[in-house]
Amino acid sequence: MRLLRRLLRKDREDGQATFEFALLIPLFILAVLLVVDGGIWMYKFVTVSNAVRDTARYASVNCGGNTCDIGALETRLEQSSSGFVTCPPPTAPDPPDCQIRWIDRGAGDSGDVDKGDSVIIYVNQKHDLLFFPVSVGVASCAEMRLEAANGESVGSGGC
Ligand SMILES: [Ca+2]
Repeated sequence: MRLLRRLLRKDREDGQATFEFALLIPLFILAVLLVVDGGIWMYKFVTVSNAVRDTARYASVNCGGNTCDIGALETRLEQSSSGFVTCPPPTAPDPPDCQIRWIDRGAGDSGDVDKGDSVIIYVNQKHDLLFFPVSVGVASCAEMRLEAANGESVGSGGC
């Protein structure tokens, strides 16, 4: 009799553990999916930010003599972002995924893209999460001054 009572109590404790496990496992799975989705979003954000800075730096060093066109910079941005950024926009009414433009900061020059002007690289994209029906933004912007006119050295040495 005593043995039967002990066995019944053990069954009840096992049932309680199973119930608690069944209660917690969805929360655990949800937390894991959130971490995976957040990691993918973070990877994309860091990659796009680095691509934006890389393209702005490239333009800063190489485009001071009005030698670059926007299309070449867009191609560089797409390639250095591992395909996360697409330029030009796929559909006209949507805001463009990326914008590359010059700001003429020269006083008295002819408005050309030259030394002292700025290049602005701006990317704003939506990222659809894998496991949740939500889109989050991936935005990055970089502005750099054009360092040198065409053929002018921007310095040597360094790293
Ligand atoms: Ca200028």
